[in-house]
Amino acid sequence: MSIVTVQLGQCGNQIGFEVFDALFRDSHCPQGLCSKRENEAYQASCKERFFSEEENGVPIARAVLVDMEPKVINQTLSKAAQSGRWKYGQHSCFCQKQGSGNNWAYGYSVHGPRHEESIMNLIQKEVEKCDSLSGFFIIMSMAGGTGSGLGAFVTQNLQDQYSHSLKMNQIIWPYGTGEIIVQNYNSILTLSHLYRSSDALLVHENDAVHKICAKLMNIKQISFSDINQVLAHQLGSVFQPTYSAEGSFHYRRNPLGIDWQVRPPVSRLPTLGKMSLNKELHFNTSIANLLILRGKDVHSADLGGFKDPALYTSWLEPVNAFNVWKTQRSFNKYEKSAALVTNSQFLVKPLDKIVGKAWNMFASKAYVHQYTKFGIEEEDFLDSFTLLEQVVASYCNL
Ligand SMILES: Nc1nc2c(ncn2[C@@H]2O[C@H](COP(=O)(O)OP(=O)(O)OP(=O)(O)O)[C@@H](O)[C@H]2O)c(=O)[nH]1
Ligand SMILES: [Mg+2]
Repeated sequence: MSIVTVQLGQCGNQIGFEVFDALFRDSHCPQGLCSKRENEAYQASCKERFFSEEENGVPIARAVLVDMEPKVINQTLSKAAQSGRWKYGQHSCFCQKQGSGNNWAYGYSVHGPRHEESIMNLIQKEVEKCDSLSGFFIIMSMAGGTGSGLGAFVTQNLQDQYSHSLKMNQIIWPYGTGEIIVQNYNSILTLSHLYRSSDALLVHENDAVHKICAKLMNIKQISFSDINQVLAHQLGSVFQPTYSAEGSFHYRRNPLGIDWQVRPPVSRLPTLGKMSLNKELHFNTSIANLLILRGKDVHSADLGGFKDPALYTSWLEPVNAFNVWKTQRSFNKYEKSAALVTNSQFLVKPLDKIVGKAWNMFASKAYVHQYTKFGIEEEDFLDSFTLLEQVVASYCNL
């Protein structure tokens, strides 16, 4: 099963490069504790998912690169080619001369429809190279114009054209102290549109990853490249193969197969506005946790803590809400490693903050004309606010 990655905008392309590089490097690391045969199966599985082979033996990333300006795409292509390890396909890029100037509406309503056919054709060509398609991995920032606006447009198209394939978006949450004045507008528009067309949003906050670089890695001058390597590392440790079942030595073929659809029984759905954020969230209640263990002693790890019903919302049994994936193959030369993917209240506060800031700006109509000029109406903003407030309320009520 293969994944087609779509890298959009500066952020999406820079992160995409690091992700492929991390995946490739890891699959060519020493095997650690697992047997040669298991290691070969691991490499083959990684390759089938993320790379196709070219004639001269250099693997080619199953990726489509999209940006509205050429600079970042050119840098990304040459970094991959210079690595000598893997590269991007010769005809896998789409770029234009001018970006979206951090305007979501421009990315979504102008660049989107204008370049829809070319971009969707590139994606289709990549899909045709897969023997079997597991889904799409779409990497983008939430705050710019191209990745966020065009990214939302492309995701919607993928939903229309490949409704049965999984669409998973990696989105980068902007730094809290604004780099871009309209970043909160762009963010709410991105989130509300992806909510309707994507199956899963994987979120990383720039502030949080920055902190990891500063505090845990002691990096003094932190660059996007440092941040992206941390991100790629985390994503790699989630996406690399794991065994399909307890005691099995077969790697699972479907890499994205967790239940992203967990929903409360309808009768217990919270009503909008019933709950307020003023009630401090003291505990991070989860809907679903996926733990991925790699390396030594994975089979004897004590996971009791993750099975405590207190971690989960009352209408879910831990057995349904908690998953663990394992393999003895070590990740990136680490003797042991663990990664956690969690669907929990973790994002409620950052989300509430962004919605609040966007609302304050919207109340004074600031910058709204830059959006209405390109076809995003006040009504669209209001719809986004309503939807995201509902999301905040639902998560608060867990
Ligand atoms: N983690 C990370 N964040 C990035 C990177 N590049 C940009 N960002 C973040 O992305 C947001 C800006 O979006 P960009 O990706 O630069 O915008 P774009 O998609 O190229 O859109 P336009 O330039 O407006 O056409 C800001 O929140 C930045 O902090 C990167 O390489 N890594
Ligand atoms: Mg850009």
